Amino acid sequence: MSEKMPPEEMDYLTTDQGVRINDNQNTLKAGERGPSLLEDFIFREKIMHFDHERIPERIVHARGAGAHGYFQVYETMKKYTKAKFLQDPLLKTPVFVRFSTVAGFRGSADTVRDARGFATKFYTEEGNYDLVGNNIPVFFIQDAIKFPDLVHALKPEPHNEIPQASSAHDNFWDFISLMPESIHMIMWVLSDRALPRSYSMMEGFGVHTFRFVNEQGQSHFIKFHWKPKNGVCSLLFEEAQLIAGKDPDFNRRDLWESIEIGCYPEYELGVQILEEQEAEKLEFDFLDATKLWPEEEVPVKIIGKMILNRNPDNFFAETEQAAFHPGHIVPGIDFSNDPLLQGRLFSYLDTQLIRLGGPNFHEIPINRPICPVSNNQRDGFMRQTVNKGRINYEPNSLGGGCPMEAGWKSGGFVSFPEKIQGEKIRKRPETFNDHYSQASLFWNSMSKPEKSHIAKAFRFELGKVGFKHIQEKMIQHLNQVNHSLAAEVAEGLGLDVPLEIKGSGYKKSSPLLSQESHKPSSIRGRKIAVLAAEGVNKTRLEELIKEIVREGALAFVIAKNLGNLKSEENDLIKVDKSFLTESSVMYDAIFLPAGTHAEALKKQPEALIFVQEVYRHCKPILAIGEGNELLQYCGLKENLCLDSDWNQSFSRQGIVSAGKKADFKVVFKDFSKALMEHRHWERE
Ligand code: HDE
Repeated sequence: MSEKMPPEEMDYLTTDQGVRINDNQNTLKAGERGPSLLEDFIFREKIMHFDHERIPERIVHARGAGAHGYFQVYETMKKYTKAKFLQDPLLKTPVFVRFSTVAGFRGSADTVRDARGFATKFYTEEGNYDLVGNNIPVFFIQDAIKFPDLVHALKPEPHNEIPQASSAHDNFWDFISLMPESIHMIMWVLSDRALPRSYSMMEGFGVHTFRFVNEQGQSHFIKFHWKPKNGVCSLLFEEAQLIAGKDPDFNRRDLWESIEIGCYPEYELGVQILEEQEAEKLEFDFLDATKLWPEEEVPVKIIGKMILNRNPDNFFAETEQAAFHPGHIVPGIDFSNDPLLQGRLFSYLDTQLIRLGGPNFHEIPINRPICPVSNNQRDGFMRQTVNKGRINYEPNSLGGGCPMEAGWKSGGFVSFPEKIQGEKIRKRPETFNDHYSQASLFWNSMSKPEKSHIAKAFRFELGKVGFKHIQEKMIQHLNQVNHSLAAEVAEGLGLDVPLEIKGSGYKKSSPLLSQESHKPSSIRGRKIAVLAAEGVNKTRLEELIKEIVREGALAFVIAKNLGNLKSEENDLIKVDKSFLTESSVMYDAIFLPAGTHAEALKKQPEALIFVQEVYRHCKPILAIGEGNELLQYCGLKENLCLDSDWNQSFSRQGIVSAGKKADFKVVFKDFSKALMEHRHWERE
């Protein structure tokens, strides 16, 4: 909140030149009913500014949401890197994070099937370090020269701008079918990972191999990971589609609201570290961005935590104007020769020139380092700094030699002196040729429900493709990944099931790739819908809600109308939301409280749809006392505590059914357990 200034300082409207405005309702005209006058400098300045208020959106990752916070390392990483922000566990380094979707325009929906950007700017004492990653650990292509083709194919088709924010179209699958190197990433994008329930419930990955370089100049190859404290949880595809209509801001709202209520998104930073010789021994090429390092083979060392605890004051000034760049690195961190990373090093600076209007975007507050900036760069569009004095060159004697170069010991950046030898050539190494093993590794590592979701997603995406030869080509690729996947998708598309390729198929798996291995250990950040009508039992409702909120989750009373409800005990209960604006897909679970209100709820179609959808989407359900009757009315045949006075409770398949007199502590524990399971796939 901006502090209020004395009235004479701020309460008057002024022009950009500071001239006070006396009428902001009418243009200057020749007579009340006469034509407007060109001399109206107030009107012209206002409209001129308005006409230019939009800047070009990012060509990819246009839709995003950001937050401020801090990063803190757990123990010194001195052995591996000299980066200052990774030395002292007491040091809190400010960060700004921007999450994004890739394909959609700025106004598209949050919950589309897509990779998510996870870009972090660390404002370190040695300058800004940007870790510009995604929530998927690999990428579509191996060489940056293919990026414009990939993005052209992915974005809406140029003749009709269809479809928006979706890869389910001919051009995309045409390109992918001809780019087998993309198959591994495609498996991820068609998995549940591409539908995160919340930005606080997805992993982040640096994707490329980077280097850590220590004070002695020794280098290790590393991969970066962000591990969310809230677990890795996703939406079902159907839910994601429904939410896109009901609340297109679902993920950004969730981020904003969780910070506002103090339930701060938290992540741990992990690194996989390999000696150079060890990296060379991996069964794939560590420079290939379509490959991951299985965590079972190269464990992730958790080195610190990041907490996002402040919302931006102004979306445009901060989130929109944030300029990330993988080339913003600090001493102690360095690049590898990954040809995708090398290409990115050009692209990110270049794109800001047009997007942020010139070469001075580092002066925009959100992009400014917290340490001094001192160089001989001058002028250019939008220059803010007023450089004083005559010296704008180096070396100089007239300025005492300043600003001068810093050596390695004084924190000067020195590139790792890797020996390079080779012909000038346009060629990929043979070690980049295996496109299917890790796609199979991913498939082999999925649980049964995850596999079923992937197969369905392929049937959906390829079902939107109008060319049979593209569908057939994709089936051939899938057959290399896994025969049963190829068969299931082919059947769904009405195509011939290909013959199983004898002897093919990579057998290894990496269980940590499955989301089942990343369940939350608390109910933090979960949203629970409490369905109610006149006659709801207040006592039991309130004790449960109190407990839910105490554990960092949220509960909303939803009823037919806003306002208040009269409870069974004749008290008033405030309704938080109405059925008109809410839908089951916006919640993680429902709670059906006890009370005579159950009869009224049975007569409200919106309440019945709510219950049925929650059941179908395999989410936890808690019913107490008469709340159970609603479940029965909706056709649920599970063990239910239908005698509302019972003191028992059951918990099966994520449905916690309790009598009115059941032990509240046991009931809440069972419900929490069901919530931490996230989904109960047995019901699917
Ligand atoms: Fe990006 N990418 N990218 N990218 N990328 C951009 O930069 C590019 C790649 C990623 O919240 C652009 O400022 C090329 C991989 C994120 O502002 C652009 C290549 C990964 C963001 C660009 C890649 C990413 C971007 C568009 C292949 C995961 C959003 C606007 C060589 C490691 C950052 C902008 C934000 C944004 C280029 C591949 C992540 C055009 C050429 C791999 C999270 O410069």
